[in-house]
Amino acid sequence: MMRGSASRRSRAAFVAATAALALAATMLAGGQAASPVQFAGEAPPPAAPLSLWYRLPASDHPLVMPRPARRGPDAEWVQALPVGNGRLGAMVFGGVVHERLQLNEDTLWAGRPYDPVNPQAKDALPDVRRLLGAGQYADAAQLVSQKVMARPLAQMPYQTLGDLTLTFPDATVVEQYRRDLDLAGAAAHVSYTTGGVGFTREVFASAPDDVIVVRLTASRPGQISFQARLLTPQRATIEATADGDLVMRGVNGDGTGTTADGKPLTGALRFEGRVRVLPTGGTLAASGDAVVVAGADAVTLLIAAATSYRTYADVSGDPAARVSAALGKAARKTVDALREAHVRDYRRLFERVTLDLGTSAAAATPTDRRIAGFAAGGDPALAALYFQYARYLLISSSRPGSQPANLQGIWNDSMSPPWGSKYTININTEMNYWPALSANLAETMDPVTALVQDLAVTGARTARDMYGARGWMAHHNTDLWRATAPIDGPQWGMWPTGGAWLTQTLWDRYEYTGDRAYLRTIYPLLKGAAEFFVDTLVEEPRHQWLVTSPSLSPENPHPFGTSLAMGPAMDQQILRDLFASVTQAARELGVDPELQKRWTAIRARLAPNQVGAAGQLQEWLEDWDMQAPEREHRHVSHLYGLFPGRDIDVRRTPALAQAARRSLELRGDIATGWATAWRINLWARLGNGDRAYDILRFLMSPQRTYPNLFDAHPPFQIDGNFGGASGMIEMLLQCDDGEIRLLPALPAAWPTGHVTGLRARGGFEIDLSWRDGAVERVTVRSRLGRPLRLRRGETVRTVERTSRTTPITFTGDALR
Ligand code: FUC
Repeated sequence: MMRGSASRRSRAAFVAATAALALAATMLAGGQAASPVQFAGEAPPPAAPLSLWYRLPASDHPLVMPRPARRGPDAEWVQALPVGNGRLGAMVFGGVVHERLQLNEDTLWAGRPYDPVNPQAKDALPDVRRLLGAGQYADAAQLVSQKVMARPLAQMPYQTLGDLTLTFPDATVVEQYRRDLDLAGAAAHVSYTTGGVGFTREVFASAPDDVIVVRLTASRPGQISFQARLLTPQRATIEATADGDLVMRGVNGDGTGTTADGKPLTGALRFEGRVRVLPTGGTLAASGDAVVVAGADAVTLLIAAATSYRTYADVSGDPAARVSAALGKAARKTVDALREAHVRDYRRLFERVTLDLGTSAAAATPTDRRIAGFAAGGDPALAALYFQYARYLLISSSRPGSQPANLQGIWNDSMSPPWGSKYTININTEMNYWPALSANLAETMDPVTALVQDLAVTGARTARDMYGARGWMAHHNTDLWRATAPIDGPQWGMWPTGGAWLTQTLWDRYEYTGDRAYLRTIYPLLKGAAEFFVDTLVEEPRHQWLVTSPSLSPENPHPFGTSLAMGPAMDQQILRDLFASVTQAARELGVDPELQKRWTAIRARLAPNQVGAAGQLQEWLEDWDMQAPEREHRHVSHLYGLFPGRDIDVRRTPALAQAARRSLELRGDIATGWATAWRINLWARLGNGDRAYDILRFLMSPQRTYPNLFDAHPPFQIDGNFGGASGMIEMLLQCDDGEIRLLPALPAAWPTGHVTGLRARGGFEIDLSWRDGAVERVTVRSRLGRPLRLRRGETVRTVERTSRTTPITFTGDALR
């Protein structure tokens, strides 16, 4: 039962077992009453400049379990600081007496493998198409509702694993308190002094060692005492083992509803979470479901977790084996060795890009205060911090072998989070990866490739059983089980183009990296996506254009009582990109010559972009925009063609760009977090840096950014963080039509700055510095040796033969 050790199972430095148990008893009994802590003295900013930091904990009271039901994380959670290794995540609250780490494992979702295709859908779809063709939109929506939507109508939510709580002895006066998140070192820290002793805590999530590490130290020996517990809203047993591990074993939550054939979607995943407590000096004791440490000099806690998820169709994995392997290996290393491996692994990714937009005195104030003051101006370094935070979040939530970043990345404290914390693929999942390529983190996209590979299987079933079509498809959402049938209701779900959009995210990766092995991997995915539309596009009666039907312009109702329509502009834009990219892929691989012709012919018959009477880019086939009930709708789907799509460009298609601009003006700047971020990218694409920056000011205000810099939809949704970072890049550098555009939308607020390591299509890596709004110097490294075309305003410089080894440098004079 008792153990005290430096090297866990060997040296037994037994201090009085009774004393430890007495402490345990006090903590268990008295730990429920929060003692008010008084904070004194102002801690200085952390030494690492790329840090989020605060002078108060996110919370410091006992955790109540189960937590009350609510829509989205509470006010404390959005002050806590996230760490993650791609698959394991923790939110660190930094309490002095009550430390809390809210934990996640990225395959812990509700439910079990299922296929939600409605067996009535296939027979009903011809009637739906007929009704849409006849303009009977509301009738079409009703029929879709009755016979086409998925069974069950909702997908399965992502869920919390639970919490690790550490309860320390009561403190009255706490001096020099500070907590921070160091983005360059990927670690959260807490430090303070109480009773004359300095305490520190460090938390990091290691990808190489597959554990979360918590390290506690004190300025004097024998000062660290606490009780550790695991708590969870999941169906789980929790125990403290004889040798001092905390273990939680359970089964995931049930999915809501039943399958089409009436089977309940009960939870079928088993999971285990385990904490190994490794004190140096002092004692360690198990007491009920708690582990108690008394009088230690320093303590390392290792957290591991896993579920039995193997694939979307196979839940036969062994969570205990994975957990025990990870803990066994990590426990043999020193904390210094664990940290070193973590930092080396993380920096390899993070350090590829630096961004300096200038600094000011504001940089020395706590992050929550900076957010409150950002809109007033004068804190360019906060924008750079926001940008690097997005890179940190992407590295921490999406790694080769992990699940893709979901609506909350991997951080979720709920059993039923907003929108299930799933993958919404009519914008949100794609937006998560907008900065991945340009911000030099291509490998964070591996999980998206894997997701699309899964969807190409489950979505082939949906294509066949629901549409009688070849290829594969996905509607507007998916989950851990790779469900692809339409959910939620016709207004949201009856949209066939989600899978096609995802394939363009993969194609982008090929354009950036030129990796032919990768092209071979994704070609079947693009081909299957195209095949589905070859089989399902219909002729629009007036012009005989080829269009999708049934479909909708994501989530936006048109004037006729529903959102259902034929051929919304966004679909046609996505399909133009898809048919272009799949044809080019086939050409480069030297395969499928007949299909290349077929795809090119179909592409030419897709409904074109149209300009409406108000000068706007039409959202639908008909000029309905000005009559639509939600004219300021958050989605700007028809502007996909401007960004991230390729249809519209200020130079190549100036008239359409002008129409897109008009649409954007009609929509207005104020929108939900992700929709605000999209607007930044769009204005940057239109070359209007000041407008883009103005919207960035709103995105980074307390209305759209929480104290921990998480994006507020509201509630928390991580896409805005990634979309915002992408928007900043689009202001500084764009690549399109074979050219790299330098400072295409530089706002007046960033007259002077410096960025290194951004990537552009064609395998280029760029360092760029500018002064007083003019390019000072640009250095381009060419990974593929392709011709380079650089543009700054009307000045163009080309290099026909680039060297893969010698970078090319231009000074500002050459680009004036
Ligand atoms: C789409 C958006 C919502 C939200 C949800 C997760 O449905 O329209 O605003 O972001 O995804």
